[in-house]
Amino acid sequence: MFNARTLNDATVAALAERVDNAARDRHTIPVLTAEYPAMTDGDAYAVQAALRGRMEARGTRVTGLKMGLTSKAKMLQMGLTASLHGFITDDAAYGDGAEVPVARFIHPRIEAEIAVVTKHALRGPHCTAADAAAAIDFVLPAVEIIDSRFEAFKFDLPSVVADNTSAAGYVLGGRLRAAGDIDLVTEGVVLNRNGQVAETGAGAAVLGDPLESIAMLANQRAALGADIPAGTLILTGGITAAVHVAAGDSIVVQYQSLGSIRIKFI
Ligand code: 0L1
Ligand code: MG
Repeated sequence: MFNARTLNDATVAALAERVDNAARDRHTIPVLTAEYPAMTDGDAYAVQAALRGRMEARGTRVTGLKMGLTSKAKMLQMGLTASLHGFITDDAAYGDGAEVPVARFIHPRIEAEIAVVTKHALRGPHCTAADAAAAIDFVLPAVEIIDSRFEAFKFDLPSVVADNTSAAGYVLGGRLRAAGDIDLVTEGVVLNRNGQVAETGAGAAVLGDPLESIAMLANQRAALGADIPAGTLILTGGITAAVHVAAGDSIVVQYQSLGSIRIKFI
């Protein structure tokens, strides 16, 4: 599924440090392919794993996994057509009604997503939406905060995978629903910024069904020798295009049956 690695371990470690420092110091860097044009997706996931190792070594806790670029709206917005995955962490996890300082980020955007928590492990390859349905415990709404470490929020696939798919934070809220009680495909969402509708969509925007996104995550993880453990929080991917946010913005994301999430950017 992923192309073979071409970069050695030292280069992978150096690139992880470069991306990590950019995120921590909040400065942009050129895409990694500017220096390593032959970098593969296999290299990129190796850099992402090294980044994860650096973060965990300083005490950051990985709280879940995320899929990205799972909707046409997002693919069109970013000019990339392949879905990808990354990880989310406790250092930028917020609850409903949170005040989120934009100074934590470089050029943040938000995405309305459907999140799930698994009750059984999922292991690819050949994982299907039905396997995903059987593995989910409950569903909840989530807003992902993304923030590219690359100049002008522009990148290619290997660079953004190495940059942990622009992951920068997330906000959970609304209400939990048992997996069997909600149709993820028809779940509607309205994203309001400062009292104006900025984006609308439904779960179907996520690869036709957010369960397909979870199955793809399991299959991508399998290609890297990993599973999705039981109890994993998964952000299934943005339903709409991502929305820019700035200090002073009030966000309300309303879901059809999952409640709502409020965020104040300060
Ligand atoms: O969560 C996402 O869809 C982000 C994937 C990476 C591309 C981007 O930053 O928009
Ligand atoms: Mg996302």
